[in-house]
Amino acid sequence: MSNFTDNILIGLLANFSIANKEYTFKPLTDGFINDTFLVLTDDKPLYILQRVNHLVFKNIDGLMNNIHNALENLDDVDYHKITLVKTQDGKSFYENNEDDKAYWRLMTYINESTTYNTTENQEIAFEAGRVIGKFHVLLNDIKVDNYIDTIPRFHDLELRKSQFEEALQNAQQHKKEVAAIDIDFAIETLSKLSAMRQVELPTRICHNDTKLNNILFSQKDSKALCLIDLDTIMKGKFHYDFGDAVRTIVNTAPEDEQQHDKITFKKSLFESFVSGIASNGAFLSKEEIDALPYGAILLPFLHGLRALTDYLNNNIYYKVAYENQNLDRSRSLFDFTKKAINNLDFMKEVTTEKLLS
Ligand code: GN1
Ligand code: MG
Repeated sequence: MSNFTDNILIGLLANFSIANKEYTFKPLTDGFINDTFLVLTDDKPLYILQRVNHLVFKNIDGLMNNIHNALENLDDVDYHKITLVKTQDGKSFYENNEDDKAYWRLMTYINESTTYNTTENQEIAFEAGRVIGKFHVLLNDIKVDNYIDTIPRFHDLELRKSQFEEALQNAQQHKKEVAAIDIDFAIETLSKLSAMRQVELPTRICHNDTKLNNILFSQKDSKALCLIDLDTIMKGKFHYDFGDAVRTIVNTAPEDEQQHDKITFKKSLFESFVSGIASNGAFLSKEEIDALPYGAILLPFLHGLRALTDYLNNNIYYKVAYENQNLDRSRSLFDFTKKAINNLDFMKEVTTEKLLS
């Protein structure tokens, strides 16, 4: 749980250019990487205060620069602008050098907004597609070289494969026995995916973490407002953002669901999601469209592989609530991967029909 008392958080807030009020805090505990707090006055949320994990994100200056650059473009009638609050000395984050080095940032809270971990609602799926497409349309013409890689090779299968192989070599024997079936699936799928490898695709500035609960929705209707959790904004391929969304939208169960019969590949939600992307007009090349079904298999698999690797490494990357959480997450993600593989032809049909016109 959080090591930050209200007094510590009040002290941190004082570094930002905001009105001097009585603030209270509520930890938001869904993330696996950063520490996040809602900042309220009279029970009304005003800001999001966040400590960025600098062990995961090694170049915080570059990361904040990426976010700052992208936010300048991410503003439209159909896309809600996010505002970073400046520190007293005009920076977009506060660097605390006292005991433990830490980096903090503050963003305005968007009123009457909400997030969903899962959905059964086709309108939500459509809106998720629409807003992800909009994000890409708004960033279509920017110079990708102005952006650093906040986590180099984040969605690179070769890198994740070698990290997995290294973890496997060093893992305790009993862990390898417990995860034997999962390890076999990983090895088999790694070779399957290598065989499916795509042609060279255009590099875009992507969000790279487009799971459903990183999309902000209006509480009043089902309209999507914008994408949040912007640390992984960097170069990437469109099918990364596509696949990461599919694994959390088309599956109506949470990403760590342990009862695998509840993990779904819901075709109607997939169709609505793709229709939402298509509502932005044509902005993808034929090659990018052809790569989408591959992305919907690659991303759940990559996340499952990373969770399995972290299980073998004794949980050094993700925050875990219990010893085998990474193993359970990898099993659920692998289960969805299998379901996506079984729907490959369906995905090809729908993406071609809706996007290639
Ligand atoms: C991590 O902490 P959170 O939930 O924003 C991870 C994502 C995964 C996610 C869980 C930098 O993000 O890639 O989608 O856990 N972020 C990083 O699946 O590793
Ligand atoms: Mg994230």
